[in-house]
Amino acid sequence: AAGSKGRALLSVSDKSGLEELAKGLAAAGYELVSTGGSAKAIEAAGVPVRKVEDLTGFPEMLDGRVKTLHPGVHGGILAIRSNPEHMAAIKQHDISTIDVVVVNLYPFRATVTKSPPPPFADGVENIDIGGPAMIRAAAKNHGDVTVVVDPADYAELLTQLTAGEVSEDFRKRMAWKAYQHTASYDSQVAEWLWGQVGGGEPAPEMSVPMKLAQGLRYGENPHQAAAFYTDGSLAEAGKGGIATAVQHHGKEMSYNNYLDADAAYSCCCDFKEPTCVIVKHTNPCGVATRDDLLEAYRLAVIADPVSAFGGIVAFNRPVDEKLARELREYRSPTDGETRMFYEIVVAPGYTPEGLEVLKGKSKALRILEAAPRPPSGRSLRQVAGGWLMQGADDLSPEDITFTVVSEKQPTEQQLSDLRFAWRCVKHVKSNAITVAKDNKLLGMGSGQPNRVKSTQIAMEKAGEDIKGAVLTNATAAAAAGGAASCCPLSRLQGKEHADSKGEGGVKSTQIAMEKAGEDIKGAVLASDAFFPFSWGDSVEMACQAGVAAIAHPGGSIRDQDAIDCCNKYGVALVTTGVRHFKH
Ligand code: 93A
Repeated sequence: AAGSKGRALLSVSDKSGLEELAKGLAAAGYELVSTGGSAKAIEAAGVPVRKVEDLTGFPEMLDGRVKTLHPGVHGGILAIRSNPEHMAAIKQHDISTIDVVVVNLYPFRATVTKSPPPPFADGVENIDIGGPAMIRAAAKNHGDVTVVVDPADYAELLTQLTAGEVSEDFRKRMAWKAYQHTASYDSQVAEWLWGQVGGGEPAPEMSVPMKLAQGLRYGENPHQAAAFYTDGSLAEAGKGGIATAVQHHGKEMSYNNYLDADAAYSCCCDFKEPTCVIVKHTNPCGVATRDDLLEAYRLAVIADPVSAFGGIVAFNRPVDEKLARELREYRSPTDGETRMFYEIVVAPGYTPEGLEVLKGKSKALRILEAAPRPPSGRSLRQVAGGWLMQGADDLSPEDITFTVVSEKQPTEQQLSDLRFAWRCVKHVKSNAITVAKDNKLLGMGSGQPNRVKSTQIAMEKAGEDIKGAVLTNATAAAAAGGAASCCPLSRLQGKEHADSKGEGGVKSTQIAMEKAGEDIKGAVLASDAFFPFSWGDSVEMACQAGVAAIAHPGGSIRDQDAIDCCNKYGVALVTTGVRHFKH
């Protein structure tokens, strides 16, 4: 006979929280029925439990492939209690009702994503059949049955059961989650099989096992509802990134916070040496690499103190007390008085003292700890009515050949600066220009619809510190058309370049150059895509301003113009053959 309140069936691979759940169910008057491993765990906790074989009259067979696939189980789940014929039918076969079904599935994805990959047969054996059948049955009959698939819901289940009735709202919500669970599970299997038949990534029917992590107060603006979902596959594999961050302190994370923190940490974790990255509105506005993280932080702020104010600060090494004190006290270099204000600090760790000191900066400061972001494999973006998927841009300067195409050879230091500028430019919105020197960002121009303006902005920002910096240009806009005549820098400064040259990096370049100011001499410049025009455009501006070396992907029909221009000014020009558009 069932318990005084009814019967609960438990069959879980993830046994976390099982003991407390079993105790709670028994205390609430439920009889427990369970499959092999789950029954063992429940028994070990001292809670009485019946084996599922008692219900089916069949032993588990075929190495566990058939455990619960039986009318003794499914009749008890699917019978509609208010339907006299259903109730008579199960009675006739000596089946009693099951009121609560707690199931989670064989860890399929965790198994098949193991490194090295397991034998094919292990993958197949981890395809759960009986579990999804019970989950789907219980979810279908949620009018009478409560189905729970996530240990995070055990507490609420017990609260409701203990109070008496499980509410209809809870049963419905759990049914929704249940189908989400089984649907995601089946897509994982399909995706894996697709890979096994030689498809490779990405599968045509792509599954992203999304897990609702947190409701957010609002989206980019207060009138937009929002929530944060994590990629279940990453969490399962125990990998890092912002989605797995622990928040030690501060106000609740917002939608924009997640975006910016991700941009900052992704950029920062791209650097192997100790590095600080400051991000504003997803663009890195300060980056510096130094053996001493504290110095890296100061240099990152100095790159653009105005933008850094209210930004997100990321480190790729743990924050100690000294650094935390600096973060707390540092005055804005613009007036030497105002203490710098930040939304978020994110790092792979904090010393206990460092954390305490940093907490003292303000109540609001969000302090995040996250394992470095793994190469994420794919990137997803939404467009109206669909999704765009691509492999993540995980190319680093180490993967790229920098080919000198100018007469002038860059020095070792300039090459190193070009690599640094190149790593930065990948994380800047296109058209992207970065100006760097001595492993620090001096200025960047981002998101301008033309490259000259980005260059101008980056040069302007680089300002006084720009001596010896490098400019990188990563735009690969259409190369057709445009005047190839020489036009003096003065014509470009302070106003937009007469834009007869169509789309491209002109605007971005201009902006980058402006920042660099007069002292750009010796700096390097990187461009995320090739320069469609050079004479009187980004390249000549950079040369005239004194940039020592320039990197761009190359590949424009006007590549020779860029080479000629650099040769004329004695500037080193390097092509990467790789572009880093970020739209
Ligand atoms: O091999 S199965 O597909 N066949 C079944 O009949 C069956 N019933 C439950 N797998 C089945 N399960 C799964 O066993 C559950 O989904 C759960 O993940 C797991 C629990 O097994 P145990 O209690 O022995 O640890």
